[in-house]
Amino acid sequence: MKTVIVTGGAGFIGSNFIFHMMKAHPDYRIVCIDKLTYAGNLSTLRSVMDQENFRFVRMDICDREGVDKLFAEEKPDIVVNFAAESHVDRSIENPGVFLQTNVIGTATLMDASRKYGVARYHQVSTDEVYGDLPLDRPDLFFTEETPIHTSSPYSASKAGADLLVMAYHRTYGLPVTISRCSNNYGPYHFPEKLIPLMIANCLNDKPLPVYGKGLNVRDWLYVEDHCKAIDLILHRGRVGEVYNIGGHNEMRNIDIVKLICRELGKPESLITYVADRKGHDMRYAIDPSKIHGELGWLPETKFEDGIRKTIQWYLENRSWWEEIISGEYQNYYARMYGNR
Ligand code: NAD
Ligand code: TDX
Repeated sequence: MKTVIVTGGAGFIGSNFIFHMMKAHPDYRIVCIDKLTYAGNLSTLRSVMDQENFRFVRMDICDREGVDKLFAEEKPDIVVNFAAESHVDRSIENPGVFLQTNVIGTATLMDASRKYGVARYHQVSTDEVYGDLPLDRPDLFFTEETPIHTSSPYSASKAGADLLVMAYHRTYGLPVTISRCSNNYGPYHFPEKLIPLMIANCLNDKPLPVYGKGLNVRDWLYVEDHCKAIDLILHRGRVGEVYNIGGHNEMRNIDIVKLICRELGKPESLITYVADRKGHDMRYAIDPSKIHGELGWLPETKFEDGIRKTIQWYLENRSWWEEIISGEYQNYYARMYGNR
């Protein structure tokens, strides 16, 4: 039996990854570490909480003593680090906590991984470390060789972590892998991010705040496809390597918002153009040929199916997101969108 520590498992992608792993590898023990920040939600993990091969530990990945003790106890074979501050707009408001969790937290986990000899440390990174691409060069894509060139405090903190991961590999021989994925969507996505925010606002007949002209392009991937890619990298990926993950599914923000309106039968007059995000990246686009060629990975869910499944999930799980938007989220929303 292998023991896998999954950090940030009460968040969007981490929870979907736990569900995937428990189904795909029922013989593994999964230990989830999560600080339960505003973005972490224990109710998300309800379906696995009582399973024998699952353990939840509320802990900050920057808590050196706590992390060390847990690694001594669990002796993990694999560590997968999803824990992060993940929202670009919040990083523009308050960069400090991004440096703390995303950089210092990563170092803390890697120190424990070295000390207790984990067989694999996997860092969940992002395509945002490559910066952005111009709209008028649709022939350009991010490859693993694209230089790191960040725009926001969020992406700079993720890039800092990636550099540290590669340094631990070269200096200490830590067996690492890094994945850099494009924008995910799917169930349990926190409603401050574009797709779930637009679904929630549509359902409440509230204005749909589109930044700038809505022409920025993102490369959307269904969350399950991301989780499957990480599983493959853990088992068959080469140590010391970076793998880009994305499905050639580029869309303009405005087209996504209009599609959500159509699917929910709401008028486009809800769309409100608001002040642009500072330093807003224009276009992300992943070249996934390395992970396809080496590991045979391909996305399985087409966007038109994935977005319908996602909308259906938000319709069927209203209490999950309504609980979130009824609390502290109101203050956040007023701060972010009040004078925009
Ligand atoms: P999320 O914000 O939904 O979840 C983050 C989780 O980490 C939360 O449960 C939170 O409580 C936990 N956390 C935060 N700080 C912590 C700390 N100090 N100690 C322990 N736990 C802490 O994020 P997400 O969208 O699921 O993203 C997960 C990872 O994937 C992140 O590393 C992010 O950079 C990366 N990523 C996300 C996307 C995307 O589209 N969402 C795309 C590419 C990469
Ligand atoms: O209200 C909004 N209006 C709007 O026009 C919000 C929240 C976003 N947007 C735009 C900004 C972006 O161009 O939509 C696009 C997507 O925004 P986000 O959902 O905030 O995602 P993004 O900034 O692209 O970053 C995401 O993908 C990469 C994740 O949040 C990161 O964690 C991941 O690394």
